[in-house]
Amino acid sequence: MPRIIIVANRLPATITDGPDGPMLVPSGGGLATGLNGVHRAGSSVWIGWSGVATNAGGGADPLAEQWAELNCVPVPLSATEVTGFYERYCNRIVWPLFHSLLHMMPLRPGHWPLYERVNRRFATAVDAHCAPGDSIWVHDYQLMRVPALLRRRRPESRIGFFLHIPFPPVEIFAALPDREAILEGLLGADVVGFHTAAYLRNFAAAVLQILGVAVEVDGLVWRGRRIALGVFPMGVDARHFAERAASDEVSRLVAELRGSGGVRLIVGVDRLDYTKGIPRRLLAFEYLLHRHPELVGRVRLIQLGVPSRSDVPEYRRFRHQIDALVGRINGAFGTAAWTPVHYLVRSMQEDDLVALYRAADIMLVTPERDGMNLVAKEFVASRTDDDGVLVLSEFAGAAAELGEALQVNPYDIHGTADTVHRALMMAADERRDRMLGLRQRVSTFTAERWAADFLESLAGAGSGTGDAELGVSSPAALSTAVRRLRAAPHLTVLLDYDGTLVPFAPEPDLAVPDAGALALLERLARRPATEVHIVSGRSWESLERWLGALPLSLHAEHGLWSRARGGAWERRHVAPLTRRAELRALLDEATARVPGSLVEEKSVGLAWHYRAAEPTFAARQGRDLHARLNEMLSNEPLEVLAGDKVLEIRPHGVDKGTIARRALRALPPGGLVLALGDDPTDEDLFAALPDDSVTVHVGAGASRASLRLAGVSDVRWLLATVAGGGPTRDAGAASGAR
Ligand code: ADQ
Repeated sequence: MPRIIIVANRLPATITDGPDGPMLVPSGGGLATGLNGVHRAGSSVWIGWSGVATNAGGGADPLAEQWAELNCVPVPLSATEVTGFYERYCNRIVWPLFHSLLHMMPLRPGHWPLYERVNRRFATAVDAHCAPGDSIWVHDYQLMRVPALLRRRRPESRIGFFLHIPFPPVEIFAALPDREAILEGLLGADVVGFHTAAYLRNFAAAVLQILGVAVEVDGLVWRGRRIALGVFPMGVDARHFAERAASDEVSRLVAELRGSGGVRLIVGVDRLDYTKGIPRRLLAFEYLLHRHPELVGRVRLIQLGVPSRSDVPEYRRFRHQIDALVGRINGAFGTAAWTPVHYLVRSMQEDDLVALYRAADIMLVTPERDGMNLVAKEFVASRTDDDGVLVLSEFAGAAAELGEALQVNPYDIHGTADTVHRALMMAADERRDRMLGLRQRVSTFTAERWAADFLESLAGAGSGTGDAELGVSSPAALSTAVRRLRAAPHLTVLLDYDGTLVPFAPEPDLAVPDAGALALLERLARRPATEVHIVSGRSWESLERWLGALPLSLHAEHGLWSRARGGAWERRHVAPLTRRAELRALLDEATARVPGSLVEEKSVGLAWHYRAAEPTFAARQGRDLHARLNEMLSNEPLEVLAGDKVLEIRPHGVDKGTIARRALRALPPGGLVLALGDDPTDEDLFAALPDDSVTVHVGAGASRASLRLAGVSDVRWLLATVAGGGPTRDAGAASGAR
């Protein structure tokens, strides 16, 4: 029977000392509880780390049998790997950056090789335990490379990925030195899931800006596969919390906590993590006591903190900060009979935790950034009495769903204090109305529902097929083409530049080739019996500056200028552009009307670019201008060509087809041509080639090419595969555009 393979950094059990040696106890925490339903159903395997580093040559695992009984497969990690991969790369780099707290990152963000190594180990373990038909579900920021590493071994597998933490805005994500590899890693999945629509949007923007691949509303096409993107807000086991909350034991504990009822309880429950906003929460509580002295002796903040990641220096510093603030508040406001802040640093038994949720007048959940925050939902699920007020940070993922909570900006300390005051003063009716709304939602969208929704989406996701809408070629068609290209006794490659080899840049001059593109061209050009031509609409000066040092043939301005490999630039004879001044004035007028557009002077032609302009407005103006130019030039030896966000005016008889015809003359018998391009000017090139050529159109739009790829990264992948040898990673595919 096909199974679900759950892949997460940690296994759902922890090793503890038992009376007869080490034993396993189930672990709590959001992820374990969320997936318990799936795992308990018995048709799954859980692959992860045990939480204890393994010594090299340490012998057989004494707990192997117990792990097997739990359907768990431990992935061994050495102490060095735990430090480099988990503590350094995951928790000191990815964690703060994904929570948009760049200042918490170390000065030197290193340790990528260990992240890659451990991710590869996980992929190998999954590969070894996976059977045809199984669905693989990879979790969280520690394993973002696993989908792609696995995809290479199992092209047909169904792979899902869920990110439990936020995906940051692209301006922040772009600071990660390994950004391309991380995105490429995630795109190995068939479904990539996030807690909120905002994180999905951030991811889509990063894919567009960094990999140069456009994302539609619900997915994208990458290397011939369609990848679905989805929003799956995680929930809690609401029924379980409600049952515990209604139990006698919890009722007894609640009565104990409330005492005579003279002191109102404000509660905070968090992992001790700097993202959770505890210091500012304490400052807000301090300000509340200043501002409302009548509350002195009548409210208490119980702050529960589970120690977390104590080996990471930033966490140690943060704990000292909390200790100092708690001391300051208690010292300034406390009396012999009353302590304002009760700060408990420990993990609590579930009933004690639920009792705290039940006893709270106000639950303070004020993270500065949080993927979801399950504490807020557990609190709501526990309020079977329909009372209590949730004060919730607008920067928690949960805020998108929990609209009836009182939402705060945790950075606004006075605002937070005022909201807590409002919560304290709230009438019972309003508390009840709000809680009813919250409970309804939390008990409908549970952890079980979350897992079921994700798995349903994964079951429906296509794998290994080309995309119908865009018509991207299937992996099978691509590998047939690659085989032919590699087997050809002689190969001529005709390659467009912008939008094909490098991503579009906002301004033409910024599309400088990155190191990855240069290295790839060099490798391809040095391949035996291979001629590489760059066929571009660019000026010869630009091509010379960027690519002049490489062993390539260069063709500028659609073939007006050519430079054979190792030779000098030569200009074809064509008549100069007639009515140049008049045309220039017209283009200048359009530029004045469309902010962000610009005119490029070529040696014979003129081009009007509007890539950086507001797209809808610019496209409309472009159409008008095109119509005007056609009308004006109908009797001139000139033509107007609409490219991708550019209008070009050039003399008749200069087109990329001329280059193709000339290159063909030098092709020995049996030789094969590979031509790649993305815009209408490349169609002239394709049209001039023999039928057995491999012609590749990049992106959307009609084309006569035999194959279609989604974007620059795919082009680089294809060229690297044809070139053979060396790494095929397309990192840096888009750095030329930045
Ligand atoms: P966390 O950052 O760990 O999870 P959260 O969602 O709040 O944050 O889950 C914490 C879990 O720990 C809750 O189930 C809570 O009951 C438990 N817990 C907290 N304090 C405790 C204590 N003192 N004793 C016992 N248990 C305690 C990450 C992301 C979140 C995301 C989850 C799930 O950072 O944003 O919501 O994954 O995707």
